[in-house]
Amino acid sequence: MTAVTARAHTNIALVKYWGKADTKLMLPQTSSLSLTLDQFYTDTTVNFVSDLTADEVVLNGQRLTPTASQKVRHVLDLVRQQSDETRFARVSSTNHVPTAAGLASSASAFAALAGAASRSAGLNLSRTDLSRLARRGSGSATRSIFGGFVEWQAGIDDATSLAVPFQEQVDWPIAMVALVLDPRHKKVSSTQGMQSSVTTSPYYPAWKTVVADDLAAIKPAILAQDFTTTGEILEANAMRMHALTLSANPPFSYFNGESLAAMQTVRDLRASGVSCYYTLDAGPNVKVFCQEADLPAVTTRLAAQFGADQVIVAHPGPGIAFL
Ligand code: 2P0
Repeated sequence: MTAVTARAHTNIALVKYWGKADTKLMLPQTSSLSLTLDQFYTDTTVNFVSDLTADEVVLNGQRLTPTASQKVRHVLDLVRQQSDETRFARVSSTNHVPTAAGLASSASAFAALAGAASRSAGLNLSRTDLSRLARRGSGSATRSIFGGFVEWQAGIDDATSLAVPFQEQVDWPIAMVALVLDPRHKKVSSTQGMQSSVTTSPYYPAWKTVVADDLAAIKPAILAQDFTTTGEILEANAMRMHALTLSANPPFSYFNGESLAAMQTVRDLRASGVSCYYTLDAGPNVKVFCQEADLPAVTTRLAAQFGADQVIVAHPGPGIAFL
């Protein structure tokens, strides 16, 4: 048993996960579907050693407090339960993002952790089982085990809630342009935000119907490389997810003023003949889905309005790898 390093990329949900059915097992209320991105990834090294009296977690060179490392230690506990390993682990993780924070995601972090920790403990898990383990750290990490388009099937228990590659090799000239509007930590965590939406938004039952319909519609659109239909579905799905925050009690929102301005810019681009669509996660940053041929028009417009340093072009990315 030795040090193992794994690399996992982050993903952007096209049909979003927004709500847990079981907070302990991290079972979602609905399935979801994402695209793994090439530009943002996490490298994590795990080594179980005899000289520690507690797990030691270092993120981007900074030692985490026990509170900050709680989810990481939870995943390490699960690995110890599944393996013969009883020792504590030294964990070192580095997020690779082109600009300071803002897009560093728990998705890549917990996918890389699941891979490195399980292998370091002598387990040789299938990618399906890795997705189940990653899920216990963070829901969206479930999907980052695979590359390309990935579905997280909600399932009904720990055994059945897992990621399935929908299309790993993406032979479609599309891009996702990330517009970084605020790199600070979000005020309402995803966990808190989705729990509030599930328990207080009167629209939550409708959301479950929306997701089922959107999944059924986006899959054939992706397979047919139907850009317009795919874009229309992902944009509407994102706005309906955010409607769950606005309709919660108390209401909250992840948008800031620039998010609203960027959404209008995307609509203006569309009106001028440049086909592109926006999506937002639990933060103000906007991601713009476009075709490769339209990248110059999209990036030029966004850079002129928000600054060239704020615009990062990403493409479909790979699944987990061991370095
Ligand atoms: C998603 N998000 O499908 C959705 C859309 C953000 C908006 O999953 O509580 O870090 O750890 O399961 O996965 C971000 O939340 O939340 C997320 P937990 P996670 O990508």
